[in-house]
Amino acid sequence: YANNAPFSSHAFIQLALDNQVLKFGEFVLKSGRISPYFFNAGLLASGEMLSLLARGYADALAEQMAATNEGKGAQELVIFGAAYKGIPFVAATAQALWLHHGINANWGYNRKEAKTHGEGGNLVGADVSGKAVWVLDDVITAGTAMREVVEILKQAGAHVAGIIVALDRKEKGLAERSAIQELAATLNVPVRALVDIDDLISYLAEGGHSNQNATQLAKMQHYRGQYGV
Ligand code: OMP
Repeated sequence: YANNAPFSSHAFIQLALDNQVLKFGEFVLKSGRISPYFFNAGLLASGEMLSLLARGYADALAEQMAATNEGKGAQELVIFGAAYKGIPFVAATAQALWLHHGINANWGYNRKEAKTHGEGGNLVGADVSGKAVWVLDDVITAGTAMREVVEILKQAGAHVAGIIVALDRKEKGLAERSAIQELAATLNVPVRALVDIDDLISYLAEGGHSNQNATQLAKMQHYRGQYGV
């Protein structure tokens, strides 16, 4: 992936597979579901992958800002990454927004344990109180992790302006709708994903990965039928 190129979901899936960020096998998810694939964002651990991911978030946000600011003055952008994995992602995204889109976003994150000395509290970086905040996260399955972040922001007096995840597994949330559809409906905000399970399935269907394509493809499609929306 060329270091100045815009985000491409194809390049992202390829890099993710090459670096075991995306793996096939049998994985128990947080929701208890047994999945034939797993996306480990913690392994997006090189400059190339972090930059591509951040470019993805930044391009999506820039597009969103352009749409919401139409006819109005440019609005302030606050982005938030949840501890721990969201922290480097939100930092890299703020930088990508500035370098590639000239957007000066304020960025912040939470600590998992509140600090009792120094400045105290469990929020770090940009002030979110009273602000419309975009949340960045890695993966959404049933939506539990995202509901927790939304709660943290609410407690801090922020309101959520939108959500961007790297991967939307497009699975059922609490009911028949997908977790993303549920969040979009309860919060009434835009929710976007850089890639989703259908992109992965198309990638495999086009022969984009090794000699195990056919088996993986069948397992992915089966799983999609079981839990997918
Ligand atoms: P939900 O809280 O069910 O939406 O699951 C999302 C969380 O599960 C993510 O924040 C991850 O901690 C974890 N996860 C992955 O990282 N990758 C996956 O492919 C699937 C999951 C998962 O457990 O569902």
